[in-house]
Amino acid sequence: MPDIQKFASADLRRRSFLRGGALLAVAASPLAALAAVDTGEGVSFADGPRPLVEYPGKRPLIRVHTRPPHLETPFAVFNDGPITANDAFFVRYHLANIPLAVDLTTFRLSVKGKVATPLMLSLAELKAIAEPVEVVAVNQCSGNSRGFASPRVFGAQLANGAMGNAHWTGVPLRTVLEKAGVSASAVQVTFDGLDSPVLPATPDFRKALSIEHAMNGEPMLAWAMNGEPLPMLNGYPLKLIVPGYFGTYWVKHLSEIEVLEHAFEGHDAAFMTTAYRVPDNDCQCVAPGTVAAKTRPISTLPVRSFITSVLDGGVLPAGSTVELKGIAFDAGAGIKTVEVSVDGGRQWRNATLGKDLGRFSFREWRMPISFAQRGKAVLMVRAVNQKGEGQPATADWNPAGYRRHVIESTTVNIA
Ligand SMILES: Nc1nc2c(c(=O)[nH]1)N[C@H]1C(S)=C(S)[C@@H](COP(=O)(O)O)O[C@H]1N2
Ligand SMILES: [Mo]
Repeated sequence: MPDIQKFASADLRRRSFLRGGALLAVAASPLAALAAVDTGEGVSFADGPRPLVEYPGKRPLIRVHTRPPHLETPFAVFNDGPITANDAFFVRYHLANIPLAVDLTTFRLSVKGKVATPLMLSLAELKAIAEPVEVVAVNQCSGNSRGFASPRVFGAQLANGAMGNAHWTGVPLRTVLEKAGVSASAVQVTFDGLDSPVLPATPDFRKALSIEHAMNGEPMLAWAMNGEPLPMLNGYPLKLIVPGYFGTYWVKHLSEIEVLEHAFEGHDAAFMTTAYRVPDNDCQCVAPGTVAAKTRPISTLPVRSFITSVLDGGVLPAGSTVELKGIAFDAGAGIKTVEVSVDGGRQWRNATLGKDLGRFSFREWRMPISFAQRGKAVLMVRAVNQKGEGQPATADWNPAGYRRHVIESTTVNIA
């Protein structure tokens, strides 16, 4: 599609003069030197243009902020196929002391707390614990698409690129916990990575899962992403994969697992007890501009679907058939149907689903469309999962701008 092509060539132009400086060099250099190119995605948040920046192991990605690195995937990437390339995968950190290298000769995963046998495992020992398992699963940030919240909310103004789908290889968390021998009174399991806060007043980034979830066989300790070691910025050498759950639980540079006989609380529990919480009701939403009386930790991914083959403001030809293409996903029930409207939501037609890569994966869809007349057209896509869950026609709102999953509209020009 013309717009995608325009974007791709802008991307290549950037590549030719953004030489892959080291992470430290990028962080220390005046960013203005690299910046000031709008990504041309048709997203103009009030924060201003969103330049592309290049980090080690990554192609140019959209700069959200730099300390710590927070990078968004240019949306055109999602049209390349259902698997997101490692060098295009988004990057999110909360704390500025991040590991720039990890030495596998000294790296250990500690499993401690209320266990019969505390473990200190090298990566090689972890890999030898059991036959590796594989899953294709979507990692999506809770705040993905937050920049579209109306009224606006605080937090990183993200478009739709804080998500990605990869093939993960590792061992089940359950196997590792069984090896350590979990207390019969265990309540929660916490996860910590090698990154840390700069100031003691800042809470560490730690997450917790219930013992039932930790032991249900789905969460995985992964060392490979799309058949390669994890990229440094995505959590090398080990990352917790929680299929169907938002990215906030997918702890990177995982180095410590602790079994608790009580609910996780205190200063370093802030990313469970204060942040990453949603209104405690069915829609996980409140009236725009209000606060929730009660909240709970965010959990599973709602159903979402996107058109990837043309971006908002793009151009499609009149009088000939073009194939519209996109992706849909949910928390693991699996996508049942994808419907597309080319008239702003009046009529809907079923799209053809692509290959099933597993219930936690992006599912591709395709649909041929043609327009007799020139002018503006509003394309829309909506998905329903195997449980019958769909997407709302108008966006739910919550104060943190989490979990956006409204039916998306893409306005194109037929020319
Ligand atoms: N160690 C560590 N793990 C972390 C985070 C973090 O700040 N530190 N952020 C989490 C959040 S909120 C998200 S959305 C995902 C992003 O994963 P990615 O950077 O590999 O794309 O990492 C999660 N894991
Ligand atoms: Mo996130």
